[in-house]
Amino acid sequence: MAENTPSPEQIRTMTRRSFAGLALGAGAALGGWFFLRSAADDGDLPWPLRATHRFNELLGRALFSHRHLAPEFGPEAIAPEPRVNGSIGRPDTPTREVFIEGPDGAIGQWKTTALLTGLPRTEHTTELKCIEGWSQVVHWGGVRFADVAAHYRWPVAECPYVALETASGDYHVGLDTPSLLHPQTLLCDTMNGEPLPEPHGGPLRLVIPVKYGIKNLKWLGRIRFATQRPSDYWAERGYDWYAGL
Ligand SMILES: Nc1nc2c(c(=O)[nH]1)N[C@H]1C(S)=C(S)[C@@H](COP(=O)(O)O)O[C@H]1N2
Ligand SMILES: [Mo]
Repeated sequence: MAENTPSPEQIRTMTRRSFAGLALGAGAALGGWFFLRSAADDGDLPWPLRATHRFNELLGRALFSHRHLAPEFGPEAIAPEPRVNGSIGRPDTPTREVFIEGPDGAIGQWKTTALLTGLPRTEHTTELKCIEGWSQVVHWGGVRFADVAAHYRWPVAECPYVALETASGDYHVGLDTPSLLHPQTLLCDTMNGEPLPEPHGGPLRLVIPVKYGIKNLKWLGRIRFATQRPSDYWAERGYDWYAGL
């Protein structure tokens, strides 16, 4: 018999081992499944999954700070033909106005095209990361959300949360105010040096590189400052509410 060929006795041992391994694996998987099934429901997710989400959120919050910037890229990294992804809440005609609300009701309304006029402009080349697993580098331009909020005296200090919505409200994102005030977070009206194309959210969108693509709301129509954590289109469908990178 050749040296590398296992003896019948060795084969029996190997087979016993792999059966044991299979049984163990199957047992663990089944056990895990029963564990999830039997766990008391907390919201729509079994609590072990919710606990994981909560842990991710805490980790995200702990790692987040204004000193932590999303990586910026050189012009050579810019995607030549940026992909359009997601059209929920896309209006039939360009959104003309942005409505601003606080916890006690309406604060005001601004023409979409006039909201940023005269404010200090910012640009950066960053990666838009979709939660589906792809990403693209884009050169964005606009005004820091923090600068817009300071200029109009929006109630950021009193409100730990902000909801942003399309005019129809069909797409809406909930954000923690610190992420919105991050220096790379923009109310954006240009993309790769051109007016923001309508399929990418023109005339006005949010660009927030410290969050996944889902939070980068296109076709901005409403900003609502809130004391309670607002609902969020994708969080309602099981994704992490915080969605930080
Ligand atoms: N109003 C609205 N904004 C949206 C979406 C959407 O469906 N509707 N999709 C989001 C998702 S999942 C991604 S990845 C980005 C994609 O931006 P882009 O089309 O400019 O590449 O937009 C986000 N903003
Ligand atoms: Mo996405």
